[in-house]
Amino acid sequence: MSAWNYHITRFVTSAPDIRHLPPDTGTEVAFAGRSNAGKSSALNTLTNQKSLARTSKTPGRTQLINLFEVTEGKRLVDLPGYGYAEVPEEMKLKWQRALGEYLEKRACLRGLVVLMDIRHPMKDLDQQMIEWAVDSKIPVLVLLTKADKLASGARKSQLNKVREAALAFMGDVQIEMFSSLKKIGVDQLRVKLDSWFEAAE
Ligand SMILES: Nc1nc2c(ncn2[C@@H]2O[C@H](COP(=O)(O)OP(=O)(O)O)[C@@H](O)[C@H]2O)c(=O)[nH]1
Ligand SMILES: [Mg+2]
Repeated sequence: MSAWNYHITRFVTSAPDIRHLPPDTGTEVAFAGRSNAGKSSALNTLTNQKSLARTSKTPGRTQLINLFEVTEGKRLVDLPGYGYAEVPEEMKLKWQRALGEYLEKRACLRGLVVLMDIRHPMKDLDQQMIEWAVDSKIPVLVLLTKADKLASGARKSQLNKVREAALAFMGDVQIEMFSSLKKIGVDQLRVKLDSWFEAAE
């Protein structure tokens, strides 16, 4: 049983930078990942809401910090996607600044979910995100998304490979498979979020 009902999560606000966020109190868990990694889909799957976080086939559309409230003082944060090549440099810098600022300055951040396509995991920016979190003593859950795109053997071996590679971070970094399409890994995600929210009580 889940400690919190993620299905009643509601949208709070979108902010271009941290100055526009609600007060830095309570607990936040942030979702980060390259554009198109499946971040919005994962949030929608977790909350069982079709379009809570806007999903898009166009990469790079989520340029804002989007906040959702699970219950009073417990929020999920959809961070701007990173690493999308086809975006003007100036815009990329703007999002990266918003992302970096959030991660560095948001005191109520208690956990980071990093989503990566299971077929292309641990790109440079993914590794940077994890390194940053480990340095800041923020626990990390890596979700290897779109697991349905691989056969079960390939899926399992990819999971093991990433788990082995992740030992190098020497931190609290857990790796799980995930699929919004096939509902793989949703329980693991919920359990992890519960533990982070609970620890902060
Ligand atoms: N096959 C498959 N496709 C997915 C899955 N999750 C997301 N997608 C697709 O990947 C694309 C990007 O998803 P989205 O959630 O918008 O990614 P975001 O940019 O990280 O928020 C969309 O076309 C989704 O339909 C999944 O679990 N399985
Ligand atoms: Mg998105």
